[in-house]
Amino acid sequence: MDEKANKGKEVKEEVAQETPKNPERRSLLKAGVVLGAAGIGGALGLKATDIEAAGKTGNLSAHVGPGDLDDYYGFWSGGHSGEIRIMGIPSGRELKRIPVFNYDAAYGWGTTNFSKSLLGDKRSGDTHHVHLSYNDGIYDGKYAFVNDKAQARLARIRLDTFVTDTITEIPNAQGTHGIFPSRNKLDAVYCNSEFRIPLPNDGKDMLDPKKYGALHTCIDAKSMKPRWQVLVDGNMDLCATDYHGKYSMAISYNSEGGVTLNEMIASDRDWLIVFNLAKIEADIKRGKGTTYGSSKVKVLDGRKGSPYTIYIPVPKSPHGVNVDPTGRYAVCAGKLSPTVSVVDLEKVDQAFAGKIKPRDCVVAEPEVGIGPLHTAFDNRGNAYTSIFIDSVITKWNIAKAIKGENPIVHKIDIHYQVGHINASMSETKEADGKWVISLNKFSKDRFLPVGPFRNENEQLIDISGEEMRVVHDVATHPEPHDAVIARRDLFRPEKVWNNNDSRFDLERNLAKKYGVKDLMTAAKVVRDGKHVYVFMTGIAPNFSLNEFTVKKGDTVTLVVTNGDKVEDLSHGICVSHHDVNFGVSPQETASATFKVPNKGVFWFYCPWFCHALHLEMRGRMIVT
Ligand code: K7E
Ligand code: CUA
Repeated sequence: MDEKANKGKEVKEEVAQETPKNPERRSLLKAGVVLGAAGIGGALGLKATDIEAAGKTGNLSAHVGPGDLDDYYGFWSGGHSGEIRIMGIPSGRELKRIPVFNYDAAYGWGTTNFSKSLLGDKRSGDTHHVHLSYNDGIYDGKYAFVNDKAQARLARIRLDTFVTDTITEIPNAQGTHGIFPSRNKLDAVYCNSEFRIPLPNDGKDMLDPKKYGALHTCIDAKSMKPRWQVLVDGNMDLCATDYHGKYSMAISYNSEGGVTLNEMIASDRDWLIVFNLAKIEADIKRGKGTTYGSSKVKVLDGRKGSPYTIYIPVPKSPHGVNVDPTGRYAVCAGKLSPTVSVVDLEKVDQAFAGKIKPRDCVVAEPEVGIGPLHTAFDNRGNAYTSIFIDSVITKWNIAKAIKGENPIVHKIDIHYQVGHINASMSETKEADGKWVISLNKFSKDRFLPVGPFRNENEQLIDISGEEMRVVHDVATHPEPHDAVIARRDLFRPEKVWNNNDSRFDLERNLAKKYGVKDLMTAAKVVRDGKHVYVFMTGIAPNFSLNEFTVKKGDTVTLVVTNGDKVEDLSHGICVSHHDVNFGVSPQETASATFKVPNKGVFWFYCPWFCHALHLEMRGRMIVT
């Protein structure tokens, strides 16, 4: 092993020397990431272009004609945009952008009092992983969850209305990256913190990285409050759960505990950490654990040798972990090793009991290509692994890999440098083996050039046949890290808001306090000291108030309700020169609070084209 590690270092140096002064982008990237990859296993002989056509391809079509509906909802991470996106699959149509951690003027996210109550004064996020809530291994259509790596938060999105309803800050965490919900029922969301930090991070131990730690956090999926945390070794990356509520799992790299690149990739193997949920819950119930700083959340010590965890060695700086639709196998992608490690989850109990070594849970470790990152599955026992450096998807057979036979079924070139991959219903019991989406980090020559910041490229791949077939390029706004493709019959979105929804509690309480009987017909201005509350309703093409008067220096809270019950008829309000702009869809109420620093006449208007007289849907705010 030491020999191999040393060899890795030599290769690294060679690659560094070979990097030309003005390298073409692809070769630079290759040189940069190849690092330890060659160190462990060397290049795989098989090249995508060498693969002979060995069988039939599928014949699915991505064409969805005008007026036709897609078969699947796609839930797309928006990456550093901080949002999530809803796509129609297979068309690749972007149906909606749901603001989560970001500012969004169309919906007034970051402007309305409700959104501000979730966001505080933060305006950015870095979403990586979107996952949906489950019941018995299938999506229950209730929620989507998404992480914010930038500020260690977890958000929940309601899927009755496709809006963000909760954001939770994760204590003692930095770089919250992999997340995964329970698959047996609506119970918990497990969140991995990637960065090791001093615990508590209050200025102590800053120069002593040996004392840093990273925590695996359990967030209650109903209350969205943290339930417990477990301290681990290494930096956690991707997360997964089994199908029975027994285990959560975290890929962990940097077992070295290093803080520089060279330190972090020195070992040949890091780990898949498996958490024994029953044991953890039982000890938390008994009151065990410690707390850090001002957080009240109990933390158990799950470092190597603890009863809460086992550390399954897998090569090398691994990245993704994905559980197959039978629920038996967890596939860990090697990243710096050209292998994937197949972990038999039925052996994990024996490892916890000390009857076998953790490494004995690994039942296969086939070579799939250079830079494997993530794996998706069909319903025929095949896995599809994204290979970043080779720019291919490798289809391989799990059973063959376990038997020690050559498991490679097919490789296909993608364009270019794939990160995540997912297949239709892949993360459920009902994987259907129809589509794979390849979320590629680089689009290069695939689209009209649009300046130095390019769009990215997602490729839809028909996997219904023996061989894969790219059927569609979809240009996408940077950067989708991950996506879930879910059958459309699992969702029942509302067409009109229920005006009793708890989302409008704040506005309803204001109405009660200031004597407004019904927000649906409200037209009232109330002064409370230097704060003026304006209640109005929009019913196309009118606001219930043509004007309202306030005084210079006042604070104004504008409560606007869409009184229309007609599907698809949104209004909104924009107050000229006051940075207030938000939408209200049918039967929705929202409010925004702002200052009026200057005298004058300021038109407010409806920014959503709602009626032939939409442009006339406006009034004056008079500031005296
Ligand atoms: Cu592979 Cu953040 Cu899921 Cu991106 S992570 S690729
Ligand atoms: Cu209401 Cu435009």
